[in-house]
Amino acid sequence: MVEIHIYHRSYDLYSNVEWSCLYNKITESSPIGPALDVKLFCFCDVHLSYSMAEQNFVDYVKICFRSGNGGAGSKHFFRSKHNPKGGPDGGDGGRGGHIILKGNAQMWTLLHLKYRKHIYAKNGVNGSENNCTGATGEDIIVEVPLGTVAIDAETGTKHFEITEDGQQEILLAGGRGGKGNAFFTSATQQAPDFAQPGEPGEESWKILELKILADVGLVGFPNAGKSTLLSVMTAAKPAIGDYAFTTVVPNLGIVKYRENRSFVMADIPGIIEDAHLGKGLGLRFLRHIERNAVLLFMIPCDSSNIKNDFEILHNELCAFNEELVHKPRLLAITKMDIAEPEWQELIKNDLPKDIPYVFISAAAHRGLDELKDKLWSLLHNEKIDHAK
Ligand SMILES: Nc1nc2c(ncn2[C@@H]2O[C@H](COP(=O)(O)OP(=O)(O)OP(=O)(O)O)[C@@H](O)[C@H]2O)c(=O)[nH]1
Ligand SMILES: [Mg+2]
Repeated sequence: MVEIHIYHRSYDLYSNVEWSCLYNKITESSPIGPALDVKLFCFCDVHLSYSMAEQNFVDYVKICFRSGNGGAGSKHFFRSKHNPKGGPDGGDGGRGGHIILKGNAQMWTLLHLKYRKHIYAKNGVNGSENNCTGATGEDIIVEVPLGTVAIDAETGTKHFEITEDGQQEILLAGGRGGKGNAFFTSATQQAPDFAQPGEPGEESWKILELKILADVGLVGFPNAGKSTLLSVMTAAKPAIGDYAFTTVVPNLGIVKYRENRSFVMADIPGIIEDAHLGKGLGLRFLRHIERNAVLLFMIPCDSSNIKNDFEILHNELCAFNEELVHKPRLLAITKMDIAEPEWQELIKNDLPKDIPYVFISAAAHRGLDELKDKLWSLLHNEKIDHAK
């Protein structure tokens, strides 16, 4: 009998199915096969509000959308007591409803769509006699947070990205309504006895992926002090703790800069070596720094090898998306309040080349103005003296 103790902060977020998969993996890979008697002990120390935040942050949904069919045109001839051959008067069919995505700056997650698997727009109404055009099918407007990318689930083609409040994009267009027979009347064809059918709508699976829009993204190992920095530079109140992976979902904050200027900073969960192989929380959250203009690498001053740490972070970013490493970058050496006075000079001699750096302490509020200045300069393409 083997006892395996698993300590996971967010045990309650995993379903029984996931835990039984893990159980199967352990027993299958054991040398004596599934017969091994394994007992899983799972511990959890999550605060309810914390796991709620994790559950409530949804940045990926897959939904089957269908736009409405166009209504058929009407084939009809006017007849009355005194006018038995009044001529064609069939009206046009109405357009089917569109599926529209609309940006909403007040939203920051796709949670409201998490449990919606099908979203269908209404069909257009058929045309009718007396030249009556059918009603247009009601459009479905799906509100999404800024930074939402719409992707075709089958082909992987990116359709568009919602970046502005109120921006509306048609995801699937409703079918056109068919023309009624009155439309086809002409000098040579005075009594057309046909009408067009409506065009069918479209149906397909789409992926909506949220890539948070922020100016500066924080990149670092767990415990580098990312959330602490966010909490002192902005009004955000992220969870802070001296254990790895305190942050499990991205946090955003607005940094106030001089003369009423400001920029947005995003704190994402820490990454570790081999995150691209699924270690830690993997690289899933790196998608949230794809849209950031500047990346702020954060490495604590007590790291045994800052250059090597930077190299690991750099490689993980490369493994996720090579374009990330071409973004303007700044390296912050954090927790300088615990450093001996002579450390700064020693560290300076052993920093990676070609990246501007700054020494900070979020706890002691040291170096934060210089950090803001440098970030602002990078955001606005102003030249930074790397040697400083
Ligand atoms: N002395 C000192 N401690 C700090 C400083 N900044 C952060 N810490 C401590 O470092 C630990 C980790 O801080 P966090 O801000 O949670 O680190 P993080 O990078 O967000 O970690 P993850 O969310 O796990 O990725 C906490 O115990 C903080 O109190 C600092 O400037 N000085
Ligand atoms: Mg954190």
